[in-house]
Amino acid sequence: MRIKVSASVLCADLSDLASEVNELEEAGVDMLHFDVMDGHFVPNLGLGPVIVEHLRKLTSLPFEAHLMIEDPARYAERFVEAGSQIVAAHVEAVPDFRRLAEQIRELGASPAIALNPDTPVERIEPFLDEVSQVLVMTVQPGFPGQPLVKHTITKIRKVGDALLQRNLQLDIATDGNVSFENAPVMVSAGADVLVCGTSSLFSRKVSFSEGVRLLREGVSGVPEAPSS
Ligand code: S6P
Ligand code: MG
Repeated sequence: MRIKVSASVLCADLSDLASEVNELEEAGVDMLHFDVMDGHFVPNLGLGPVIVEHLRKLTSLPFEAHLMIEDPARYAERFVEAGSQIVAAHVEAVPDFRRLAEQIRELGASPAIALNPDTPVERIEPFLDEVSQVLVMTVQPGFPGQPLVKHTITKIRKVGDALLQRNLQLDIATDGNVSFENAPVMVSAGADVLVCGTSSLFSRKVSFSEGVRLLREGVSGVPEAPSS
């Protein structure tokens, strides 16, 4: 199985985004991840559709908008119009996710359902057949640079089990403290997509291409989880 490496744009050098995106693409990342925050759902502010729109002109990499906002139904369209192929929203913000998933599909994008470290997997189970990806937060949403919430590794497994039971082939993405050490643990628990920020790709200790190489090398010997 080939793991997808998704680069968290919030962790890039925003004063030099064009060359960062170029370099990330050359390094072989699979996707760009945009952290959207409204200061309500999380105590921080993040990226808006205007950045998505500008970066869309620079690359054909798939874009994922991660909406950490209270009213994703109101803003999903803006992010799809700006060029996002995947729109992830939180089950904590949208208890009945069905309608939102349908809206995102009608806009021509793929819906993803995100859940916070303390939200039980049972909350997303009714919607698994409506989405194309589950985004498991492995830190509290809102800020890069946090330590892993350890029990989320068990949660990745639980999501995998829930998908297996339903015979669904969705991607499981993990977001938060995806370090070179944690990535193999996450993949062995069932992660298919690694959202990479300051702990790996953007550590500034290695180049982007070395970072991608280290991530792929680290997970290469890891046995596939049964759900993938
Ligand atoms: C967190 C956000 C994430 C971070 C990313 C940072 O609210 O959703 O996408 O930007 O996790 O990575 P790291 O390695 O600094 O934790
Ligand atoms: Mg994110």
